[in-house]
Amino acid sequence: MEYQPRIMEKKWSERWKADEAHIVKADSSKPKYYSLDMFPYPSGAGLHVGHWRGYTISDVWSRYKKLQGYEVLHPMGWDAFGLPAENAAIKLGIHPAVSTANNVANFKRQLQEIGAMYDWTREINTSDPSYYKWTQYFFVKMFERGLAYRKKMPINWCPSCKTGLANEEVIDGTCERCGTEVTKKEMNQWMLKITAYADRLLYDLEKLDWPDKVKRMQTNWIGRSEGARIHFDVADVEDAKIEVFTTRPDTLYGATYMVLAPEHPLVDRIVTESERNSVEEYVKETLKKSSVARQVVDKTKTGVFTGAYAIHPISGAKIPVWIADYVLMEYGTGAIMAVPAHDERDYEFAQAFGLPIVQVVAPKAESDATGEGGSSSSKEVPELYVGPGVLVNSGPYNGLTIEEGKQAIVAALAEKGVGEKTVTYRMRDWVFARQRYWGEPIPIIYCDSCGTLPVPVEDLPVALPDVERYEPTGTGESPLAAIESFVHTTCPKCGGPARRETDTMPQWAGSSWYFLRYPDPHNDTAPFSKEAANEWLPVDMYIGGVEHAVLHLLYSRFFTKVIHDLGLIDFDEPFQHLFNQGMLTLNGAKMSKSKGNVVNPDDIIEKHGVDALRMYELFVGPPEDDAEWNDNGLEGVSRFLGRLYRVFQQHVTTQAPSRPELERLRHRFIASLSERMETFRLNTAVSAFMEYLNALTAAAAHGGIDKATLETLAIALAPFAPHLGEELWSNLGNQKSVFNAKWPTFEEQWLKDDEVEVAVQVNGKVRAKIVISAEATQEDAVSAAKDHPDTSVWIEGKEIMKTIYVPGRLVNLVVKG
Ligand code: ANZ
Ligand code: ZN
Repeated sequence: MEYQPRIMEKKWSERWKADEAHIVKADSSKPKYYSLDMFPYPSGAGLHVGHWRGYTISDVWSRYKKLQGYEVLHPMGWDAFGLPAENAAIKLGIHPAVSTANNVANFKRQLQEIGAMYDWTREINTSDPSYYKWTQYFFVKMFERGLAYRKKMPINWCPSCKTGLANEEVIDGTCERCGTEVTKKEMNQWMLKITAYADRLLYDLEKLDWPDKVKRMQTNWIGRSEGARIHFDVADVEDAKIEVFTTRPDTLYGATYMVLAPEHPLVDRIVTESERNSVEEYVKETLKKSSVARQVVDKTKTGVFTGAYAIHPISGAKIPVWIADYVLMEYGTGAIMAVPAHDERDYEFAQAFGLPIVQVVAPKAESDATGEGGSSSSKEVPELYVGPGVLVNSGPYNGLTIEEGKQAIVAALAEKGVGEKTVTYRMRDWVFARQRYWGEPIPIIYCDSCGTLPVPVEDLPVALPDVERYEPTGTGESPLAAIESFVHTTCPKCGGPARRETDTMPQWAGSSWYFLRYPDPHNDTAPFSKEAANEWLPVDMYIGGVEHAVLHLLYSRFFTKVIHDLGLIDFDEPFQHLFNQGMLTLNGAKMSKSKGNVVNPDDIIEKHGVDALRMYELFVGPPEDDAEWNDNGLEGVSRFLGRLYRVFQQHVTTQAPSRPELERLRHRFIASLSERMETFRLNTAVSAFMEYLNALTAAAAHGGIDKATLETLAIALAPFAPHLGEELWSNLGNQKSVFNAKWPTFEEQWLKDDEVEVAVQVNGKVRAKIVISAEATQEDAVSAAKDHPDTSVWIEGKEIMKTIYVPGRLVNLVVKG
């Protein structure tokens, strides 16, 4: 009767395979449930127990849903294109396709070990031509709709990786992958117009059951700002208009200078000869800095005067125009009116360069006290004030609130044709190109006579050719540019000689729609059938790390909306419910191969079995919180499973008749377990088993365990420890898998505290019967006994020498006198 998990687990995983237990029947009449893991990038390092936390949570949940009667789609695949495979290829000379295939095989072996119910017939690999054909197809569709376009623009450039980087790959001004300082480089880039979807991406967040934190991060990333554009003429320069974006048009009277981004196209035209040298020098310095570095709030402000003056659109005053790197070219209009009294950065700048500071908003109380002028006149330099209040020093607008001031001033500007209300977004269009090898070729052809053309859909995929050298060229071109046979093609329109685009798609391309492919993974005439997609999606539960809060989740939402607009699906949000699991740490540090602190699941499994590891991955802490790996905790869970197995085996042959005590325990266990599942408190779900087993062991000592209890144990355990669940279920004499059973239900009546009738004796003679809770303490029982009118007459005025309580049966009061 020893618990020998490895033998048992091997047996059941082979049985599942033979029975095709995890193959999803799409035509089943059951309700559908789509339970999805964020698919992994198959790195060379393999999976460690930290990765397994998310996969375990998601598999336990999927199996639970299956027991609740759903047809559950729980697929797995590989996000297989990307830089690491390519960097390894450069270093070790192994073709990325070969190393990726090896890594996939290892990942798959590990994921099969975990006992997960993945339907491997639906496996997806984004680097497989039969898949990326459709990634290219979506690019063509976006091109046709004007959503993919080419633009010459400065990109983040990593001089070490010799590649362009998306903004999100630049961390604190350095390359996310190698840590080198990122510079800028002008290049023609393919872009996706995600900004056209900004408002939908923002407002549709409301429809989703996602963690607030993730919604907030997306909201900030989109960065919608309502404000105004205001036009300023430049004194003595014909036709030069500086257009600014401001969220505070109410502060117009406090604009004491202007700032242009150093790379603003107007700079060259308005700069005066005496200032030209210093301006050019400053522009050159700025171009070396990343936009992230420029946005650091508390850095020392730098900038130079252009010699030019703008004309204030209302007062007509001349205000100096500066350039400074705290104004970014890619936000708003790349120019600001600076209001130092009410903007922190402008305040610091004005103080550093001795520019005037004029207060135009005062807190309500202050403006009441001083009549109309605010307090600025009484102080040398007004303090920075960013709070609410009313307008002061603003001519006819004095006394208006900020909101009223905004409305009135924008209306006046609009009347004169020098301003209008507008909305600006922080989010930029998506740079959808890399100058690297291991990615989807962008399906575009350039013809000298016909221009830029998409590859006809029937010619897709544009296959990634074999190359001998993966190194980036260093000129900024992709290694594909060196392959004549790839570059030279014929124009799909005129048949003349033409060239192929040689850039590839970025890391995020394939993962932006893979969830749509699983319902119909072998379709070779379309990315998926509309019916299959509509049947399964949106994904009911999407589980993965919070590190994907913005990019992957935003890009997937964008793709889904575009695909919806193409008429290919009926829904326009991919993931209804999102859950982010916490990280597993070891001695406080995130597990990672580079830190050398990973716990290898292969070793654990050999010793304790998969089921113990699964249960421990849940037991380690609330699933959304980071948790510390602890070998003792794992051993505890492993011992618990052994004990459960022995108790079960001991009683399975001699099944006792049912009795109320066992019924009560069982219904209470089901109720508390179900509640913990529904609220996703999976760690406490594991403790529910532990509590139950303790109570059960005590009860079994006097009267054994009944069949219903044993069945409940087997079924309830199955999502958590599927192999053991199957074993127990079959030991009960069942032929079919435990996953054909139904998740147990409970009856309300058993949750109430039971009441029992207790006889009350006085000196050994029964005098009364009382009804009390079965859970009543001796104290409660005795006091109820004494209070009963039929007892009280016998004990009045006498001394109680002794009280005896036989729980649930009898109170005996021994009295004297
Ligand atoms: C005048 C003003 C007065 C401003 C005031 C703020 C406070 P959000 O909310 O992030 O959209 N700004 C505009 N374009 C900029 C750029 N390209 N680089 C750096 N700063 C820029 O911020 C909008 C505000 O940020 C704008 O409103 C502008 O400063 C500044 F009491 O204009 B404000
Ligand atoms: Zn042509």
